[in-house]
This record gives sequence, structure tokens and C-alpha cells, in this order.
Amino acid sequence: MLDYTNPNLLVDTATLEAGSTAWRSPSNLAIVKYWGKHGVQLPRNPSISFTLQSAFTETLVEYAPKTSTEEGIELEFLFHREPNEAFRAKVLKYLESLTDIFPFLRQLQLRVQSGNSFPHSAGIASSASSMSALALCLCTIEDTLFDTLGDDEAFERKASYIARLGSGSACRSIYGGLGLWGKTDLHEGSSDLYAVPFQEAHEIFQSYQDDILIVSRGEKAVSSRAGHALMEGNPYAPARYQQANARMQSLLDALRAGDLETFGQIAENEALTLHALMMASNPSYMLMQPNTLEMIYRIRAYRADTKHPVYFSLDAGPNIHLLYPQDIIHEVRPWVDAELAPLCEENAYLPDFVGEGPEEI
Ligand code: 2P0
Repeated sequence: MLDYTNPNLLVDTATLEAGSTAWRSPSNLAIVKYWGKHGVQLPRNPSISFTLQSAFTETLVEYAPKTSTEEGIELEFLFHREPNEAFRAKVLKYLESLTDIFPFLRQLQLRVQSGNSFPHSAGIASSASSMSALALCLCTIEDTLFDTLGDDEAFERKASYIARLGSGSACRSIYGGLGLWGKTDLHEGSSDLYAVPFQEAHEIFQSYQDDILIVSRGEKAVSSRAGHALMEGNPYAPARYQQANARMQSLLDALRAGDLETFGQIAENEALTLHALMMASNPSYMLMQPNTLEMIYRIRAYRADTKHPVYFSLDAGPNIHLLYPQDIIHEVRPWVDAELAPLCEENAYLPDFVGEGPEEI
């Protein structure tokens, strides 16, 4: 069993120089969804996602030896350059949960600054980008101070593991292209503890379009954390986990073959299954909005009319992810502008695509 607990990762505060690290890390969109967890952030089923490019978080962590003699972690947190007490409390709790893995955190004075390229809590998986960015910063600090993570694979694996502890879906954002999380016999090296890159996809999926149509920027009524918890009493949960495993096989085959239709059918059905599970939870809740449904009807009608392989997915929110190959972007865009953008809040959509993964900045 992988165990990152390491009491030796302590610094000599008398000689330590102040330093900083910054990462840009993207959001991701799951095709087979993670919905339901157990233990310490362990998934009930394997999931696989596109790592995005334009929807990202940038996080800067500055550190210096602590001057006070207080026991706890010393943290200042700014979101979009403003102190943010709610986020600071969340990050502090997360960092405190990591002190057996990174004991040096208690010896430092930390100043974390973070910002997103998109509205947070709008179902664009802000936790995936923010937690992966922070996890990457923590691993870089460890490597800078102790020279322990020089090997890229070891670095990414640990960053993915640490990201998972912050938010499950975040562990997949560590890799460009596609990230697969959860133990499955279908993929060697897969694990419930961290994600791995899925590098066998057909080249058409290496540059796939994923436009995010913002139906609402509003804060979600029910958080993903609460949503995952509601799966525990959901009578459909066991069937769902079985279905996810079976679908993973079909999806991986479709990804390898470049089979856009099977890919699209699975993507749409996964999105609707996720939302059906929410509606069938006790208490029931619904994150789709009227314009989400209106867009779904329009997307399906457009596909039937044009035969273009344009499909949708949804995250845990009302926004539509429009999925299509980049070679038809010039045909699809004018239709998006005319038919879908007017259904978005303030006509806003975020053109995005499968990206190269996080970048140190
Ligand atoms: C996913 N989502 O696979 C699924 C499908 C959203 C829709 O995982 O409690 O923020 O932090 O582990 O990762 C969103 O939930 O939940 C999510 P936590 P997370 O991407």
C-alpha cells in the first residue's frame, strides 16, 4: 500500500531561505463519471476525463520560515487578490490533513494566492483545478526543499494522490489529454489512490473540442461533496457502479478506435445518469435548469439534421459541455453562436478543448 507519510520532511528554519512556486492547472470533464465514494476519498467506480485547457486555476504559494512559536499552520489566503476567509478555512483544513505527509508545513509561513479563469461554484469543477494546482505547488515545495521528487512520474503520482485528498476529481487534472482514476483491470497501473494518464486514445481525441456553455454562473444548491454522500442511501447506487465499470470498457475501446458515435452516446448517457442519480437521491435535488434541457433538445436536433458528431456532457451543475472534433469547428461555431449562446447567462460560453495539462508558471 502506497504510504506518503514521512516524518523526516522537516527543515532547518534557521537556514531556510524564503521561496515561492506557482502552477496553472486545468479543470477536467469526466466522460465516465465519478459519483459515490468511500473511505478517505476513494472512488466507488473508475472514471476517465478530458483535461481542459482554458478553464484553469493559477496558484502561487510563497513560503518563509515561521517566526511565531505557534503549533498550527500559518496561512494567509487571497482569492483574486482579495483575502477570502471561507476559502482560507477550507485550505487550512486541507493543509492540516496533510501534515503527516508534509510535516514541514507546520514550520512555514504560507501565503497562497489563487485565481480562476472561470466563475467558481458554477459546476466547472473549480475544485479540480484549484486542488490540483495547490497539490502541484506542495509537491514542488517538497522537491525544492528536499530534492525528493526529481523523477517526473513520481512527482505526478504524488501530486495526483495529494490532489485526490483535496477533491476526488482533481487527481485526474494532473495529466494532459485524458486522466483515468480508479482501479480497473482494463488499464494496467490504475489505482484508487491516484490517477494515471490514458495515452492510448485515437489522435482525434487528443485535441477534442469541449465548449462550456454557461447556463448559470450561480452557486450550486447542493455541493458535490453532499451529492457524493447521498449516493450512500441511493437504491440505484449498486447498479450504477456496475454500469460504470461496464461502460469503461466500451468507452476505452471507442477512445482507442476513434469511434465518435459510441463515445458520444456514452458521454450523454453518463451525464444524464449522473443527474438522474441526483434526482433519485433522498432528499431529491436537481441541478439542471430549463435552458439546460432546451440546449439538450437543440443539440440532439442539430445532430439528427446535420449528422455532425456533436454530443453533450454535464458536470455537477447546469452547464453544458459541448463535445465535438476540432475538424468541424467552423461549421459548429456559427450554430453555437446563433442557437446556444442566447440560452447562456449573458450569452457567455467558454470555448475549451482537450489540453496539455498543468504548467509551472
Ligand atoms: C467527476 N464530479 O467525475 C464527477 C462527475 C462532478 C460530476 O467528481 O467530494 O469535487 O471533492 O471528491 O471531485 C465533482 O466532485 O468531489 C465530481 P469531492 P468532486 O468529475
